[in-house]
Amino acid sequence: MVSRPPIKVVSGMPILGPFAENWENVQRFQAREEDIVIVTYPKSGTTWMSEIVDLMIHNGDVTKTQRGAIFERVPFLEYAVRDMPSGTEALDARESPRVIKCHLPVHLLPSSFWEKKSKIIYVARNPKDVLVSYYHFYRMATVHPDPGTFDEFLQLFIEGKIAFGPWSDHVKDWWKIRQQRDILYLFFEDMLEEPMREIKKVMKFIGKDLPEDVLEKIQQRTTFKTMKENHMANYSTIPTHVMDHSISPFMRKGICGDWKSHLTVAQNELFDEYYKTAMSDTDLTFRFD
Ligand code: A3P
Ligand code: EST
Repeated sequence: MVSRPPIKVVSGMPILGPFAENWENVQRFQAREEDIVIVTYPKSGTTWMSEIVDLMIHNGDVTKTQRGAIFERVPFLEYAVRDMPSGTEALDARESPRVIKCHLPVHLLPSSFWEKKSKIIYVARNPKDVLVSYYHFYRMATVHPDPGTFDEFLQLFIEGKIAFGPWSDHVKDWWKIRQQRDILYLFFEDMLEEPMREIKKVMKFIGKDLPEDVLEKIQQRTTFKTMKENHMANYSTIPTHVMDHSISPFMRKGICGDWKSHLTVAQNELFDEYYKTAMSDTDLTFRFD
């Protein structure tokens, strides 16, 4: 893979350069009724929710969830890098029920997901922690352009000029549509606060009924510490020239409020200004600590 390819724009959305090659197949993707789609803006808890749902559909059977790395068990719809099966290819070949990861905004979700009424789980996270997490992810994963300094990246974030576009439209548009469609909209901060409560919401939503001991096991398998040590969940099997965990591990901190040790007072004020304007037309709110 070419190291640090530039971002490209598809249907008005900035996307990772190599992913642009498969965009037509993404838009034409054939969803199925039994599909469970995990939609997020990057760095909002995608891997965490993927692990929870994969465990759940396998009734907490760890021998099944350790069958492969998280990106194999839960294919990433938009994924496309040369000489590797794309997300759409991997998913076409998969038996139902499929668990699918995707970072698309509402208006670019392939229409077949709406037609088939696939189950959609959305996870949102406060933007200051997303910003910090995304900055470190850009640094460690060479599929991204060079993020520059934190100050430069903050500017790009505010302008929506990073992979998958503006954070605010993403969270707001999915929030709006959740009232018309049956979408489970969850928050990273709620998952941290009371994981079992959120795990039970997921269970009901996907139509499962699991006993308490299985739910307990799912919670234990999906703590930050356990996932950080689990090679099938922590992306450690990816070659170092693609993801360098010594620059910043994929499972980095897993907390709420880490932004406080990254943003200066001036950067925080600038961000608050941006947030106020960007979120002035929604009743969606976030917890920052
Ligand atoms: P940090 O970089 O703030 O630590 P995604 O999977 O959407 O890319 O999100 C990655 C973020 O979720 C990272 O945040 C990662 O540490 C955090 N994360 C992953 N699994 C987690 C878990 N089980 N508990 C808490 N945070 C988790
Ligand atoms: C891109 C965005 C994102 O939010 C998460 C991930 C995780 C898996 C990553 C992928 C990505 C970018 C492309 C890769 C992939 C693992 C191997 C691949 O080359 C780095």
